[in-house]
Amino acid sequence: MRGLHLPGLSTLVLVLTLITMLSGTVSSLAQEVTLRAVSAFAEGTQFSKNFERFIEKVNQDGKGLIQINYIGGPRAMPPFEVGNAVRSRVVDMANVTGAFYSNLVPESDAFKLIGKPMSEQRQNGTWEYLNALHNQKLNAWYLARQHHNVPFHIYLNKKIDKLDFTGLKIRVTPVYRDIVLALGGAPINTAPGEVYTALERGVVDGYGWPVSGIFDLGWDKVTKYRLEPGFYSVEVNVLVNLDAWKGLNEAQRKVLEQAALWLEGLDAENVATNQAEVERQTKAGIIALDFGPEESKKFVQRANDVAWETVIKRNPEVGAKLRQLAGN
Ligand code: 173
Repeated sequence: MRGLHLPGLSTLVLVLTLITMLSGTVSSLAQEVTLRAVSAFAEGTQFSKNFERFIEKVNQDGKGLIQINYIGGPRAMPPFEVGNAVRSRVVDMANVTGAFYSNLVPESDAFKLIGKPMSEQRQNGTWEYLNALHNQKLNAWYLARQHHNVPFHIYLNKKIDKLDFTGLKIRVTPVYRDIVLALGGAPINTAPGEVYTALERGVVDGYGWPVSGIFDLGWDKVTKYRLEPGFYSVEVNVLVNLDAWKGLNEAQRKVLEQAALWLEGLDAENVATNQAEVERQTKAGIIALDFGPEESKKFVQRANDVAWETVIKRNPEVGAKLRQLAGN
């Protein structure tokens, strides 16, 4: 006669544990995740706008999977602290330029020198290399880079008659520091939020900024000249804390990755935006200072040379690799 086999206590415990584990996994898979995000640029301004569109898209596409809680811009967090906040997961995600976290990733000075479109950078290994750099040095996933085809300029309130900044105090970030020094100017590092007052009070005679965005914070009212030509390439990155990234499941990552590619695609709008901004500056009475093609070419070459010199001096190995990827 076969006896009735009742499960022993240990088998019961095992089965119950498995059920608990499985249901835990299932519920965590099904759970919607919310990431906290900040921008290093003021809300609604040129270099936050597309990131804000990206957030809207993720919140639309990611319903039930992933949402972004946008805490805001510099009113929520000082711009130069954003990199560290991503590193330590004070926030999960940020919209920030490498220039604002060069204290943590000194090689970020080279990002402005890499001017290829992101579609190409994702093909030729640049994205992968920069992602690894962000993983190691900033505990961050390099989700997207924006603002391809947008150059920087130096804006001035004092007229110069040659490409020489001797005697001029110019507001900088690490983006412009080397070229301002190379042309004899005195660089003064400030966050964007301090530019208006610095100009108004004459603390600085000029500032570095991209071709677009000077109207957002009213700088047109305190700006006389825009120096030609533009130089380098704006980069504003969407970073995700690496632990937050690793904690996402495949479907959640997919929502972010697809939105990231969509965000990079918005760069197709930049040429028209740049042109409209220049026209608007002219209408606002801002005069272009242009010393002709030969001087302009020398200026751009000098700007590139001094910036690469700094990058390579700081980290010869990574610097050389970045220069090879940049192809300039
Ligand atoms: O000038 C700046 O504050 C700066 O470095 C920057 C970088 C990218 C976009 C806009 C500004």
